[in-house]
Amino acid sequence: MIDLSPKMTEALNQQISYEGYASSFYLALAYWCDIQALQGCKKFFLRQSDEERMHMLKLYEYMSEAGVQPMTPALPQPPIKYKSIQEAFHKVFEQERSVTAAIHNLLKLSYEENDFNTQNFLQWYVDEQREEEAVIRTILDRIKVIGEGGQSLYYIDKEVDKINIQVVAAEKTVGGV
Ligand code: OFO
Repeated sequence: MIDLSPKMTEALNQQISYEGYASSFYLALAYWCDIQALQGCKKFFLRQSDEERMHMLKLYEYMSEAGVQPMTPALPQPPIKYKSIQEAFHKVFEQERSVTAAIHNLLKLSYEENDFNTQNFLQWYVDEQREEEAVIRTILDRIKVIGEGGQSLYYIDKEVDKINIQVVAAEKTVGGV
């Protein structure tokens, strides 16, 4: 049986709002890319937006299993404009780093509270964040190599599209999401 303390309930609700914001952040970014004619990047961010929504729904299900009604938060407005795709990916990295920190804080709380179920549940998020950060780091590295010359947007978009296809294939292989 899952027994969530009031403190843990509040922290999980807070995490719901972070995952919901992440989903909306990526959705807004996908349509900024669309306007820039970056279709590979658009696909990457649309998939990421769906994944973040799924991360949020997993929290709903976990809380519901514990007999606690999850909060459905009002979300802040995400950015809708960027100076460049390079800037956008740097913001994405910051965004993911902040979610990773939030997950680690949640995990710390679960240890303080001897909440073994939540510790176990959160391990999936720890792995997911590590993988997401690795993908964004790879994209930032490629962006650096491609540079900012005339055709750079074309090549960045192609690279991101390729990486997106690899991420989808990897998820299918492990039977994940
Ligand atoms: Fe929810 O995985 Fe990133 O933020």
